[in-house]
Amino acid sequence: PAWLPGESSRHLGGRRVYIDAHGPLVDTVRSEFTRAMAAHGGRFVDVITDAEIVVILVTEPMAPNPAHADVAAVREAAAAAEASPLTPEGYILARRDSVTAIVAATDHGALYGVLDLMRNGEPAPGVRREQPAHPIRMLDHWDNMTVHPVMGAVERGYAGDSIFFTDGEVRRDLDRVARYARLLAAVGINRVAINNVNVHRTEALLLTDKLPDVARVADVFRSWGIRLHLSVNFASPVLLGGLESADPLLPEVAEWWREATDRVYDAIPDFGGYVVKADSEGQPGPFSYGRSHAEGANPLAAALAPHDGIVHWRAFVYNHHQDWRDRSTDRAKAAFGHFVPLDGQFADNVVLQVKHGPIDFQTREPVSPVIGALTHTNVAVELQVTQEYTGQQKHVCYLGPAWSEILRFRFAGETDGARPVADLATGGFVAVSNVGTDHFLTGHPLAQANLYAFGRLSWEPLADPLRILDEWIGATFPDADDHARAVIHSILDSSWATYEKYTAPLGVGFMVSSRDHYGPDVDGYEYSRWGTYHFADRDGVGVDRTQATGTGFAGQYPSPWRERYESLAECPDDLLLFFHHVPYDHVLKSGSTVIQHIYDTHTEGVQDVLRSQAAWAGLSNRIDSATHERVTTLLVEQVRSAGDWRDQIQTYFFRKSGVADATGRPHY
Ligand code: GCW
Repeated sequence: PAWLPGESSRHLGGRRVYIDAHGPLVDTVRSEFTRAMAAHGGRFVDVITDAEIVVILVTEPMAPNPAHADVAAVREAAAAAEASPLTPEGYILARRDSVTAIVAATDHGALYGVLDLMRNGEPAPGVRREQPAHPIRMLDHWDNMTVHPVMGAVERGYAGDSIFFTDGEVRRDLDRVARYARLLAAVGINRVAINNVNVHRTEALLLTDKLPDVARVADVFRSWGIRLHLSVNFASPVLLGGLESADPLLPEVAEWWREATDRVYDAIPDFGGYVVKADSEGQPGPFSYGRSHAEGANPLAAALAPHDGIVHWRAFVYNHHQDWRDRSTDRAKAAFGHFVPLDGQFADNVVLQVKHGPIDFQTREPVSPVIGALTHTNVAVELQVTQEYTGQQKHVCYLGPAWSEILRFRFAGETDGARPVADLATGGFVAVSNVGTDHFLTGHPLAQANLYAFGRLSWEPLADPLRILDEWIGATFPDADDHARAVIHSILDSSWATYEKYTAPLGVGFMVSSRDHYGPDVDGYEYSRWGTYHFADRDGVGVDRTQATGTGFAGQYPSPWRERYESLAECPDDLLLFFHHVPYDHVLKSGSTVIQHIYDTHTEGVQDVLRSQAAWAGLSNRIDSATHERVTTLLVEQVRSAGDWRDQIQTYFFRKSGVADATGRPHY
């Protein structure tokens, strides 16, 4: 049940409820109440003055309903809605005396208001307005229909099999999807792409032959206000349509997309649109035909436009056949080079989906300069809830603080009026889901916090991630006492910083096993074709991305970041090795040398995990035993793995540099 345990329906179920609202999502609201009432003895009432919970829609022009005026909470909420109109998904919660009023302009807003009540319990007296910062809040699943020989059922999935597919088909039983949809709606997610962006042969068929089954999934999501999207293969006209070419400028190709898209809408009238990974890591794309990515995206957009559909076009395009000896090619620079020259050429219903960093969901990266540079293109920031590079849901790693730093980053520096990334995401927020068939939904029970935080941050991007964490703890562990809540908070709040301490240092990234991206292998990617290097030698480590002597990547930022990143003296410590190649005795702003920092943080990181393990052990009688046991087992693995990271990194750098540890710790 994650953050909607049985307990959460208590606030709804024991009350007298008056609903004056209509629409499909109000039906969902009614069934939530009905279910809760069966357990807790409440009932619907016909007269507003008899009610303890009132759900009403106020629309423009407001129909004066004299009865509403008799109830203070309703009167105040309606007045607030009149003073400043509600956006379609927004709602107002007001509480006066013993009455809670939920006022919205649409059934979607009403649903969100009721779910807010479930997550947070009764609101404090007064009036609170909630509305999402952006209309698009989306999760991408990297789910395959069959078990891929290398990637498994879910690419980079760490929570079991796909909840949507099994044995090459859409699952018959979609019960788990329904429960998932309910959880997502409760944190404001309103769009889900159900299949992997790497679209293999079987999955390509979702667009055509498998449509009736896709429609069943869409039906489930629809009752929670969530629109379904599909990842599509750019070569579909060839793969599925039997055309000779998928050249986007050929009229027959555009026509194929139009017809295929019309058929999708016949089956799924509120279909959300397409997600496309093109010309990336072996996927087909417009480059094969000498076309730009705008030329590639626009015919798909034209097919979707009459139906209010969107193309999410991914900016994750780079040369994955690099030669490590070539120091001028820089994967970090690729997306900017491909997409910034096309600014303004994408159709209005194209959203360019940009990974938050220039490389690939590393524990620490600078914010992708592409996000700041596109001013005439809809941009969505893509985050990764699935913990590919952050412990794979075996390690505790609460990513709220990491995402929050990204969303608060200002390309123009800290000057007045500089807009944060949160405001530049004109195309909203997208993240890769971390959910599967696992009993706890996310493998690690504490990884649920990341899914929760993504939803809440996509609704309110500048919210405090630690407040969100407390919200999640309160909703998920309603029976936990203050001590238990404080312990869970302490284990999660700095877990990202801890993870960073024992893995790749100072923003250099990777150093993971190239087989599965889990666990340390300092040179695992060093001489490979993927363009992710740390360049450690006997004298120093790091990637020179300066304009003066390096790849020039720092020059993709506007001032003041361009100068800050360029300058060895000004570059923030935590990104030092992302931007500079420095000798081991380089002195950091912290006062430590690079080599001593590496030794110290790796020892500290493991100590942090041991402290979390001890703290968790103390909760054995305060948390349900299944959750407690699962986390206990995973913490054993986290301690082991963190120790492995520490030993391998310390040993590697001791051997490379020959510099002894100033604290006298032995290295081998
Ligand atoms: O991080 C990398 C992953 C790939 C993934 C790719 C992408 C779906 O290792 O598994 O492919 O990114 O984002 O497209």
